[in-house]
Amino acid sequence: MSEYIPSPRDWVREQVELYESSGGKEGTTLRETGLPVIIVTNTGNKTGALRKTPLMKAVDGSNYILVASTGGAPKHPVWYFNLKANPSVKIQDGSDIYDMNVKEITDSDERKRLWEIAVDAYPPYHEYQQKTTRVIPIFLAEPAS
Ligand code: F42
Repeated sequence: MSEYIPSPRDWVREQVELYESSGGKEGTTLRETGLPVIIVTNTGNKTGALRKTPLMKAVDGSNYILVASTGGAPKHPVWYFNLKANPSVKIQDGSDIYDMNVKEITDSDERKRLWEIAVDAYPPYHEYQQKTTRVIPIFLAEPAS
């Protein structure tokens, strides 16, 4: 079992702690928005350590849509590179935990379809895309068979 290294960002680390320690009953929304959050456990592409990344919950059937927005920052988040290097993740959604595999969606029609679902789930993604010149990456997480 790899070592877990918590996020250096206080609010992110605290959300993960509350989410996990309550068994997915508390800390499950983004602050006051009331919109649901999932926790994606991924593997550091350099350290091999476990990283736990809260993301907004957006679903397509039994799959999850992961949006590497970081608030419209100019650079991709580190977890983007972790998922590219190791697509095997765990996703906690409330009290449920799933083993999943992710793939980046590059096909433009499929990306557009998933982007619209994601923006419906969390409208600020639209503004984040306006803020940055990078095309915000999208992953689809599917249950590991
Ligand atoms: N971020 C999003 O991009 N999309 C969302 O929908 C989203 C929702 C959300 C909801 C709640 C919440 O609390 C946070 C939310 N965030 C969302 C923020 C998200 O959880 C991440 O904090 C954010 O995307 C930044 O991700 P990051 O992977 O860039 O995190 C940084 C701060 C970080 O943890 N950096 C680590 C560090 O120590 O600086 C590195 C972690 C790492 O993986 N290191 C690699 C390794 O091998 O271990 C090597 C890194 C390298 O050098 O290449």
